Amino acid sequence: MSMKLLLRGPSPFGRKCTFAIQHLGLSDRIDIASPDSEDHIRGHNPLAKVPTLLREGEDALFDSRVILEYLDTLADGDKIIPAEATARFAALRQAALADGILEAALLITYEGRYRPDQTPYQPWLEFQRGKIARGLAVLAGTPPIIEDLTVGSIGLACALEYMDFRRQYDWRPEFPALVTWLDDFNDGHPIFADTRPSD
Ligand SMILES: N[C@@H](CCC(=O)N[C@@H](CS)C(=O)NCC(=O)O)C(=O)O
Repeated sequence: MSMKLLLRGPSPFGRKCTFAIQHLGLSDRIDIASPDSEDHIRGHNPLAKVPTLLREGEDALFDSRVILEYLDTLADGDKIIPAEATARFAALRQAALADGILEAALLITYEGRYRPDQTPYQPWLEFQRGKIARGLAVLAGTPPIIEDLTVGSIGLACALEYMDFRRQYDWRPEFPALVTWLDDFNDGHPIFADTRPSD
């Protein structure tokens, strides 16, 4: 079965998927490509967001959470989404928090990029930064286990490095435990660096 993962730019949601594809040994089954046009991606995903996974003869899959679950299934399951209920919901909860942090960070970026008058609305930025700060505080208190890669640890690592890349939130001085966590994560999963975004 040949599949195509549509990505655009340095998408942190896309990075979750490209890293998981490599980690799960699925690279020979899934090509990474840019959409040919806006219409191309809209034809497969009405939300026109990346990542979107194209599958031969089947509906496209989105969003990144669904794609990660599908990748886990392709790898016979219980790999990045634990089968055991307590571990499963702990990982899914961490993943939801990490996604929420990413969404807030992305909204901060979009506020600067898409506002017609080019003046970001500061209360909105602070509102989003509050979500990031509270989310990181929870994850710093009980960070995901690094050795057993899950959707929780993948999400957190992608969120932290996305904020390093776009600088929406200066998380490092406030959360030294997460600085150590990210260093350990990179040591434990050297292929993560291969997916690091660059402009
Ligand atoms: N919840 C989605 C978020 C995906 C998302 O927001 N992707 C961004 C790029 S990082 C995008 O395609 N933005 C274009 C748009 O919103 O139209 C997921 O997890 O995949």
